[in-house]
Amino acid sequence: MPERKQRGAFIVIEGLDRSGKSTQVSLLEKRCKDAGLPVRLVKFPDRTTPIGKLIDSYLRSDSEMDDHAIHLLFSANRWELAPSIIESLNAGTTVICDRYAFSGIAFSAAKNKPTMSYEWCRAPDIYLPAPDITLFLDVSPEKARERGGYGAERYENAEMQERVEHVFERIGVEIGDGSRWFAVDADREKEAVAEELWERVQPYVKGTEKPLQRLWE
Ligand code: NYM
Ligand code: MG
Repeated sequence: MPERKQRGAFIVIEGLDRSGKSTQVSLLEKRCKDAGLPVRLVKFPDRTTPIGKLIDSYLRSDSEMDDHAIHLLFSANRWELAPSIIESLNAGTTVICDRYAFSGIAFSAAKNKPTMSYEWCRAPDIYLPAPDITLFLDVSPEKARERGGYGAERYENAEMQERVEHVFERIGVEIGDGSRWFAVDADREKEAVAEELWERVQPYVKGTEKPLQRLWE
């Protein structure tokens, strides 16, 4: 029998700001570690690289940038990390990713610029490694408000978040809600959300034999 070749799974967590995403990502990482599974956390934007520093400055409104240019930098930030993500997956490590290309489309397309259509926003990420599963933390505007409101970064206001949510909905439909994309009710207590995420990733966390796909195959 040929040797079985397992790679790590690529798991993406998406959500609006105040969806509890960061909390859930670390809870999921901890669960994997406690289960003895090799795991690596990646976060986009990765603000530590030279490109990431430009993005960080833009998000904090310390600098201005053309909307197209910043969109491409967010994508470039993913491309610069893609080889090391692939390397980790091939080494059998599960990669948990806090935001990915879907945030890139959602936040940029939500700007409603005539020159930044959904298709335009999607294009620079074509052929990036595709997640095996994406879990979308679905938080209601009421709950987000209850959680202490938004922070001071760019995009962190109710009106923008609502538009972003609509684009996320479209992405979910295109990827195939219920197969590779799951919307998870994030209005619940964090323990309940964590439990559902853990259940959802069960078919993946021990590795997969499926070849890694590319966006948007
Ligand atoms: N964001 C994130 C984008 O606009 N495009 C992208 O490609 C990515 C990955 O950055 N409000 C936005 C969404 C968030 C902000 O993310 C920073 P976080 O997870 O709040 O640090
Ligand atoms: Mg944020």
